[in-house]
Amino acid sequence: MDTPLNARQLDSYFIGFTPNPLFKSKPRLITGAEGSYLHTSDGKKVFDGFSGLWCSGMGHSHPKIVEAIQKQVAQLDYVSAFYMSHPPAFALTEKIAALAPDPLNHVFYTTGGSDAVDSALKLALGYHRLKGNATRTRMIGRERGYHGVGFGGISVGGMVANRKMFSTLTLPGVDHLPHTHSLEHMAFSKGQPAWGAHLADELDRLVALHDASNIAAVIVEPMAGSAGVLVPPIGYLQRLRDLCTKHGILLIFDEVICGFGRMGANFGAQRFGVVPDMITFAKTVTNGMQPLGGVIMTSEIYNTFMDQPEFTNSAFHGYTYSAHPVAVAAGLAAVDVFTTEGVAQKVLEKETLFQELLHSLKGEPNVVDIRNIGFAGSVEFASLPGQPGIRGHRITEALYDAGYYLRWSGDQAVFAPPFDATAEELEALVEALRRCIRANA
Ligand code: PXG
Ligand code: PLP
Repeated sequence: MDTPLNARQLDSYFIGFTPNPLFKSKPRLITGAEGSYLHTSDGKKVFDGFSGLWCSGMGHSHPKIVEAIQKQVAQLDYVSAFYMSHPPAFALTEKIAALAPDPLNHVFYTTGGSDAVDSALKLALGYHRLKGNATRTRMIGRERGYHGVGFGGISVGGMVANRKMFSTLTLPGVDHLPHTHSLEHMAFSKGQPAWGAHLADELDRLVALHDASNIAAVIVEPMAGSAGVLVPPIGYLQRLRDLCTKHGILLIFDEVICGFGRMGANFGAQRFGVVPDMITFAKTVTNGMQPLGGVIMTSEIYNTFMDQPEFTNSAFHGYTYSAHPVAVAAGLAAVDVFTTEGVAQKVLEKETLFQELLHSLKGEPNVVDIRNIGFAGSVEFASLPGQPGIRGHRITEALYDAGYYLRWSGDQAVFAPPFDATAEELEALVEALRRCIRANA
């Protein structure tokens, strides 16, 4: 492949979550993007079946969002995030709060998902402390969960590879629920698996072990995206909610992927009919066009911080770029597109079509599971003996060369199609994957 970069340039950039030598031996360089397509440096068009990194669902370079960003940067480029603000930040808060389920009516801004998670964990600690429950410090995450890369996030997260290099420096006082995936009990489930609600009862075991008086929060992704679309079993999230309420534990839904349409609803909370105490968001809030994230919280949590003595009623927490004006402008435009274009409904209407196309791959060589919900899906392959991840890499690499991008995640091809993907585009994507699966059998 022609690359406009020389070896020294390629070598200088330490790319995250990427085997650098592998990437640099055949760099995937993207020089433009429009709608559902990426334009490569060697002049090809690639269908973006992963919406960037779960974030560009409303289409690359959406003209309304581009215009909003351009206008904003020329009018107000930056304003201090502390003790000052700008009107659009409040306008966006109002809109996000309106999209979230009641009583989640207050928004704290961050610059992405990792810091949204760390913020939510800190707010949980602060909340309990202010309520006079300072012993409530323990956090409960879940195996195979992904909550970003901050020390808080990797601590409650359950991706072994992301934790082991930093093992003794993860937060103390964290425990994990079991993940909910079982090939034996739920392989090839369409949508929510019928088996597995009882796994939420593991929280009762952890409460018996640590005592509720020591536990601050439970954090889970309603649908675990990074692990490869682990869909919550029917009734599972409700049971977690009931147990958290019973024991006075805050429930945090990490909706960095689920939020803003991916689940065919505003948030996973609404898709699954369960209201948490906090929701973290990022990615699609700006359609991936500016870095922005945040935490939506209940009035109970917000008011607890505000009820402190005057001049100290703050969270003692915030980022230089919290509610950055240009990111907020992108957010306002993206949320407007999300609402006026009826994105959540659009996804819901196309979900069955997507589901049936995906599940038509059942029976192809080495396909051991297919999972889907909303516009998220995963096709999982049997690993080559002693070489985990390699089959998945070969298949997704061949697919990219054929003009279709899906995320390679171990021995899985992960789908997050653009919300405007047509039936023809989805079918072409699935058929291209079928050919690559057969070619790599
Ligand atoms: N929480 C969740 C649930 C996420 O999916 C983050 C937090 C962190 O967000 P930032 O903006 O700090 O990256 C994420 C991010 C994948 C993949 O392969 C997914 C993410 C990041 C990298 C890879 O699915 N999601
Ligand atoms: N490190 C130093 C030395 C800083 O001054 C700051 C912010 O002022 C930070 C880290 C945090 O940066 P941010 O607010 O962008 O997260």
